Amino acid sequence: ENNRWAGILHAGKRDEAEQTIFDKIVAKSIPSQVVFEDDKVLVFKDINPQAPTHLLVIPKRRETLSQLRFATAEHEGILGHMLAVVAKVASEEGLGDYRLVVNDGRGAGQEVFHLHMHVLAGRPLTWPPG
Ligand code: D5M
Repeated sequence: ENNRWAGILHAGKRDEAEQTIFDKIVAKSIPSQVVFEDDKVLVFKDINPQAPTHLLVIPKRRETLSQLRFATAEHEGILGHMLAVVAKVASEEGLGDYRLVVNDGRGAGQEVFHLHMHVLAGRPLTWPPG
């Protein structure tokens, strides 16, 4: 009976995100090179840059989303905010042309299961990407 109610209470809440290294970056228990932060998001330099500028934009709350496929209408606020922050940082950092990437799933190259947007700039970016 308890299990049945637990199932109903969790219906629609499929994203049971585990802690990742990004939680430690948010908590500042491991260092990162922060470019911008507010109460909702953190922007920091990727440790393994794939372009002269390679930034990661993450929601601070790990339970927000582990990957984009679990997004629902309730995530529109944080997703829109992340995009607005990308535009602001790109302008303030003078990135010029840039590429925004979300890897959703291991087959797409996702390694850290805490939603993040990659911002790549500073070199010609070819299409299609690899
Ligand atoms: O991207 C995950 C990205 O996270 C990848 O480009 C490396 C980066 N990363 C991993 N650990 C760190 C730390 N400690 N600082 C900064 N950047 C980090 P994905 O799309 O999941 O492959």
